[in-house]
Amino acid sequence: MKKVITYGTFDLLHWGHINLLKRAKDLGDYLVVAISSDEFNKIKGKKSFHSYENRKLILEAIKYVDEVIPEDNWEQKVNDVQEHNIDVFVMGDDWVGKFDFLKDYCDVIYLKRTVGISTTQIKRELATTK
Ligand code: C2G
Repeated sequence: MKKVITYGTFDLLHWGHINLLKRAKDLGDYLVVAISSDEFNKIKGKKSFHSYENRKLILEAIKYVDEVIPEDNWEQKVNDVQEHNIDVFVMGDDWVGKFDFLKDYCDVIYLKRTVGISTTQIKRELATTK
C-alpha cells in the first residue's frame, strides 16, 4: 500500500483544497492529512475560522482522505513520515523546496497550486460584501 501525506490548515475548505487532496490521493492508495492545530496556527501566524476539531471532522468526510492527524509543530514531519510508513510527501507548490529535506525519507512532490481561490480571498470578499 502506497501511503501519501500532506499538511495544512484547510480552513473554510474550498475547491483549491479539494484539487490538492484529490491529486495527492491519486499518487498512492492511502492519504494521511496532518491538520495544523489551533496552537500551531498561531505559530504560523494564522487564525482559522473553524476549530481544529471541526476542520478535522470536515476533512474526515472527504472521500480522498483516509486518516487525519494533528500538525503541532514544524519539526514533526520526519517522525510522521517514519511512523506512518509514508512513501510520498505532497504540498502545493507555494511551498516548493521548503521540505526537500524529506527526500532522504520519501518522495517529495509539489503540486501546482489552484489559482483563483484561497481562504484569505474568501474572508476578504465576505468582509466587503454588503
Ligand atoms: N492549496 C492549493 N490551492 C489553493 C489553496 C491551497 O493547492 N488555491 C494547497 C496549499 O498549497 C497546501 C494545502 O492546499 O498544500 C493546504 O493549504 P493551507 O490550508 O493554506 O495550508 P498552509 O497554511 O499552507 O499549511 O507544514 C505545512 C503547513 O501546515 C502548510
